[in-house]
Amino acid sequence: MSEIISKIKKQRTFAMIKPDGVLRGLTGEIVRRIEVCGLKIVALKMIKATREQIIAHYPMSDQAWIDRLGEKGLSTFEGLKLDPKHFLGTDNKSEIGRNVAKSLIDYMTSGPVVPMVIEGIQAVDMVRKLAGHTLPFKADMGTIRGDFSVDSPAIANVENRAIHNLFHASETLEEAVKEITLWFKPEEIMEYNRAGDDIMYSKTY
Ligand code: IDP
Ligand code: MG
Repeated sequence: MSEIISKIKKQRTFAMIKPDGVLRGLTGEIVRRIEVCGLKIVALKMIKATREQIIAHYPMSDQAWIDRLGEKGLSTFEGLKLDPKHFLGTDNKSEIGRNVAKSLIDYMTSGPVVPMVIEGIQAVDMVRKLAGHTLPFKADMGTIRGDFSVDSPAIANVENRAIHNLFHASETLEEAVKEITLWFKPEEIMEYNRAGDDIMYSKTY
């Protein structure tokens, strides 16, 4: 029983401040938001990612993920009543998705990034919630993407670049496990107690 509880309390997720977040001086603000809600950062570093690392990080060989990238952009064109064929030369979601994937590699290798591992109850969902919607114009205010970015695929895709949305967060536990293994060696992940743990999780204090 206590083992199960401990596992739930120590769920880990992966997140990364993207180059625009670092270049805009938002590293501290993003880290602050993660820490103040009670989540624990157990690994963190600043690096320049290689193209190989980014290709391994995103599920680039998963056709469903590529199609989803294309769809996210296409729905924005529909919303604006714009013909994607006119602006992008195609309305094929796979083709658009492949182009977005290429731009994403350029974006993520364009400057320093800050990968991190975050631990806590429902960490995966909590950090997705802190991040906000992928598309900044749909991200709620109060989220990292909503408060500090403005962008839309209708513009980004025409300009042949990825959407600049500051922050990456794993979508599922499986994605988190894969990404943590990719970016951190086990010995780089720290084990420590936070000062607030007793107040947040014990019956008496
Ligand atoms: P997520 O980052 O919210 O998990 P994904 O669909 O996994 O969203 O997309 C990965 C990243 O690719 C996004 O964070 C964003 O930077 C970029 N991206 C997603 N859709 C588009 C698009 O339609 N045009 C340009 N870039 C996009
Ligand atoms: Mg994703």
